[in-house]
Amino acid sequence: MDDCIFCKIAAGQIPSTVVYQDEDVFAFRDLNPQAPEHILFIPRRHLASMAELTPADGPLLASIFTAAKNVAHQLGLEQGYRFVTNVGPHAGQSVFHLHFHLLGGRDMTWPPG
Ligand code: IU
Repeated sequence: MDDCIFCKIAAGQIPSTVVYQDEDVFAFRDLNPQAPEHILFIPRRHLASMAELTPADGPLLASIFTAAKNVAHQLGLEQGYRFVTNVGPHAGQSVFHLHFHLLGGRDMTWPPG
């Protein structure tokens, strides 16, 4: 999508600190980290949020979750981490390209605010 900042980041048109990438998945460090480790996992294909997912996206989701699990292991987040996506304004979604936050390196509270 032409005016999507995360599409541009995944395409390398806007620089980012890349943590992982493959054919379908791109992961980079959040510019405004909310934890010692804060990485965003996105599909290269533009989807506005998880509200647009269909059953055909199952393999894509498996790739995203597997990548996140492997990165969490590489970062030594053995004590735990959170993997979360915000959908829509009530959840505080601010970028409308599907993304999952991997947060770790500190204790977290539940429920989130
Ligand atoms: P949200 O779930 O839509 O609220 O999260 C968007 C995240 O994208 C947020 O944590 C921002 O700090 C982050 N981000 C970024 O890392 N780089 C950018 O260029 C932009 C947002 I715009």
